[in-house]
Amino acid sequence: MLKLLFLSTPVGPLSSGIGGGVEFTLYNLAQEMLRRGHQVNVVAPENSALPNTSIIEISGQLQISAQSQERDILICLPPNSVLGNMWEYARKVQDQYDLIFNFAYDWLPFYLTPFFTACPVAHLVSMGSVSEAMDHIILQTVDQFPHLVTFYSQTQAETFGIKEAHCLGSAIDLPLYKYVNSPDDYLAWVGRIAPEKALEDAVAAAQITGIPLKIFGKLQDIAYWEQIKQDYPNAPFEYVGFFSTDELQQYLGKARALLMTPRWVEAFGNVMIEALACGVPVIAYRRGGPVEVLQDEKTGFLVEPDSVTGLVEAIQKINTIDRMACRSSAEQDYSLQALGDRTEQWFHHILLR
Ligand code: HBI
Repeated sequence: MLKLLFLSTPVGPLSSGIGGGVEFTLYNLAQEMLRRGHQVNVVAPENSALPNTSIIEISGQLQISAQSQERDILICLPPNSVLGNMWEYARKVQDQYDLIFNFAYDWLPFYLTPFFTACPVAHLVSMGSVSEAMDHIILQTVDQFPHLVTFYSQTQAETFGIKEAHCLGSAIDLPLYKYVNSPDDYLAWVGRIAPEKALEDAVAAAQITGIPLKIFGKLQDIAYWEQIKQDYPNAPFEYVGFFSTDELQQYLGKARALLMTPRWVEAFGNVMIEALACGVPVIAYRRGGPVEVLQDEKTGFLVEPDSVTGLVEAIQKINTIDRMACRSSAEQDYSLQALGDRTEQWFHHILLR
């Protein structure tokens, strides 16, 4: 039995959706480790909440999101930084734990790795390369402590120039997702509504095909959303909302396909395995995590990045995909059990050194 301390992202409270995929991963991993009999405490910004998870809430100013800054940004911390306060707390309690697991994509936790002597600090890198300063500290940590850093996917690790990276992959709690064999007539798009997710391409594809697009997720960048509505006044799309997993999968399962249009290198793309688990084929740009998850023409289509035409062509042949093949690919590779095994192995590898 391990005593684990998870340190969350400092960009927003857990369950706010601002932390995107990493909120999802932290929750799933905490549940899986608890199920296996380990003790898990989570350190996160105040107003964080997760079902049956004990959270130590830390006050302080939230951190600006790393992907919204320029590549040459300097590392900056606001006054009374919640990130700094979270790591001050971790420093104080480090001797009560076997391992500290960092989920933040920020300079400080990586820099502090050698400062923690009572227990090791392991890191999940939750995004691809977004700035020189983060690249530098991540590469330095990988160089000095290769066993303490893991990524979602090889494709993501390659954005840092790392060839053979340790990857954790991702997972979903499969029983939560109901298989749907006959869909309604709409396409789905799921994610934080922000420029790096290129929602406008999915809206453009809906306009061309005339198939309605239902949009789910955190409406993070309001100006960006308003711009899309201005640019596509007649396209058939609607923002449905930001839902819990159970509600989301009810909508998602009835979609003919999920469109994944990342402008950036999506480190993994959890929404993709959620769709597959419901039997929904995924049409994604051939970029980032989807390249390693999708089986082209079997569980969906990988199309030329940033090509709306590519999306449209894939949509028009979506009926050639067997929805049951989508479900079974999720069952084979993306169960919580599989992720739990990989994570436990990694933790033991770290602790046996
Ligand atoms: N930005 N500074 C910062 N720190 C994070 O932990 C962070 C982020 N941006 C996005 C993010 N985490 C998560 O949404 C990732 O899963 C993408």
